[in-house]
Amino acid sequence: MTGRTDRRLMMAVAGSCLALLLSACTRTSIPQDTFHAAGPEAHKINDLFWPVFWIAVGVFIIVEGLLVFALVRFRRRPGGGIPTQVHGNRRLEIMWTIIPALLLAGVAVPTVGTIFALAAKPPNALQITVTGHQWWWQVEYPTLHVTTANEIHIPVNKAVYVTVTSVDVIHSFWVPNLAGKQDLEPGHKNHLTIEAAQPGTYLGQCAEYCGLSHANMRLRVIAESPPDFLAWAEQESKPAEQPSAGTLAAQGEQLFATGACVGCHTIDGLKGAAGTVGPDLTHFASRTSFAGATFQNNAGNLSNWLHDPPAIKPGADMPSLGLTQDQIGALIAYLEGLK
Ligand SMILES: [Cu+2]
Repeated sequence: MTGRTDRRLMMAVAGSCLALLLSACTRTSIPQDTFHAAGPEAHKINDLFWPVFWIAVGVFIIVEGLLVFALVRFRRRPGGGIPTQVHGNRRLEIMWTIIPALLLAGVAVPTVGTIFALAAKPPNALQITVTGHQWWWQVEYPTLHVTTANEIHIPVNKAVYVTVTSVDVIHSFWVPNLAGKQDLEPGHKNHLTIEAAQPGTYLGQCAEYCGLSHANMRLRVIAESPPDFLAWAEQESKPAEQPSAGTLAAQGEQLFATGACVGCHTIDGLKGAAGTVGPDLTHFASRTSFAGATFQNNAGNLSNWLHDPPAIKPGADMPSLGLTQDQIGALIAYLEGLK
């Protein structure tokens, strides 16, 4: 390689790194990161992380300091011959075995305690079940008779005990502000607890590579006051709203009921719509997003989606159904009425 190509390559690498760095700066109202703990479970993790981190910083400074000292102090000097050759030093060897062993034993005490604290099932927790699909999350509240997708409503200051499983491959449930990661395994149930101290929307995502649209498997936890949560659950447990006869929405409902839609989607209250391949759409309009929380729930995005789902979410199970613009308009009118 010539010097010029070398330089160009270096410029390209530096440019890419800068772009990556800047793209990481996009902020939502609550930054999606583990250092902004927003509930007691996330605090338990941080309370373990920071002491261990500072111990590691101390070890790094001492070890690197001794290394640099030795490099400078015992460097080769002009006129100096071969230094005295040393083989082994019992006292040093005992020291550098005992000190790390003590440090690790010290770190193990809070680590094991935190593992047990995070795994414990809190008393009186709200129970929900999250099932992973390629690439979206099915969310069920067994005690409240609610089924939804991708957006998990929770009351603030209440522990929520989440049971996770999968119908296809291994996924991982991760809402960094609220808790650590937990794997969703087919044929097996795992658990974790999430809890938010403040109302807000906490973003999450699948944290285990699960196929083509892994990056489009996102989720939102919407924490709200207990009365708001109960009102939401009450509305979600009702059957779907029926559109008035003669409206565009009624045309959409007819299309939905007689087309391919019902093979994959459930709409409680719509005859024949009991498919379980795709998300339950009974209260679709109450969600802020769709398709694995990848797109904002609005008419423009829905139109693009209904036109050709895999074109905007690679690998999506829902195929392009060859719908006309009129049919898409009617379906959107129907879906946006499912409050
Ligand atoms: Cu996944």
